[in-house]
Amino acid sequence: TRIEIIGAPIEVGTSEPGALMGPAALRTAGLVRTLADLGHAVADLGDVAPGCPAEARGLPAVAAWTQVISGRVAASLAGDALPVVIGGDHSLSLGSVDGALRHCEGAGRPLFVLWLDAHADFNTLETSPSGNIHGMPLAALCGEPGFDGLFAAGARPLLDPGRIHLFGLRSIDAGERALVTTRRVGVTDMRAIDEFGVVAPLRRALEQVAAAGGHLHVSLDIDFLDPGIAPGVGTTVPGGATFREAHLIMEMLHDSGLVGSLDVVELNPFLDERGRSARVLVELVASLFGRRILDRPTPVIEAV
Ligand code: DIR
Ligand code: MN
Ligand code: MN
Ligand code: MN
Repeated sequence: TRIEIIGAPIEVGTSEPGALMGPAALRTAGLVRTLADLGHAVADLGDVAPGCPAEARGLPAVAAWTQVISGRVAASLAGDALPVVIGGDHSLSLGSVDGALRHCEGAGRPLFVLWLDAHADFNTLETSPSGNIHGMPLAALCGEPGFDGLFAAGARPLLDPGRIHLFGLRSIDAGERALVTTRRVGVTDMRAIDEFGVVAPLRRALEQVAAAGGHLHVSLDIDFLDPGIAPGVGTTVPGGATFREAHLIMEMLHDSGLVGSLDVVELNPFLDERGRSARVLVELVASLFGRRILDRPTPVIEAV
């Protein structure tokens, strides 16, 4: 696979400073070299710069980032590369998913989104208790009111809430909870993972994508992971995915062959412990891109 790394040092979507250092930390942890060592052609396209001053705040700043990231991702997909957008806070997915939607619309393929996150990120400007845009990208992408100004002028393809799968959910605000229900967003919450593990729910989600001939966009928010293994994020929530669970998800995603684009978001190196969280993320991305323990398929153990 030809992989294009796109840095998005954005933190206007959060109230906790530090996420703008995320792309640099992921590069320092060896992201590019690790993927190249797996045999991929990797091009690091550097960091995108929005057409606004770095200290600009609020929706106009988010709009500038959204449109430049969307353009980069769409261009990457048009060139048959697999874009990996490294952040930066989760508002960068406004751009990456919009770019993937535009590409998929042109290609006549449905876009599916796997959202690995402790949160639903389905708040609107009205339901959000914090006002932070990083808690709103999915609502905006699905066309909830108030967000049109973020995207390029003119008609835009909307994300179908039924093609979103929230995986690892364990913190949701009252207003977004109602919206996730009425819009019929797919959810595997931590309760379901406790009961069934990650394999059965993920397998079912992947079968849905494969059956539709879809493009799968994966958005990995580091707070999906348990804070014990990944403390470097502004909004830790206890009870997250273990290293083994996350690793297995990445291996299953690789084996599916369905992943067409990826975000790695919310790493805050200022809150990290000596690069631990950045290194865990690089390990997980390596597994998603084919690192395996043996050079042969994992043996299938027949049930007795
Ligand atoms: C919360 C936190 N639901 C909000 N969201 C986060 O501010 O809307 N998303 N941290 O990743
Ligand atoms: Mn394509
Ligand atoms: Mn998030
Ligand atoms: Mn989150």
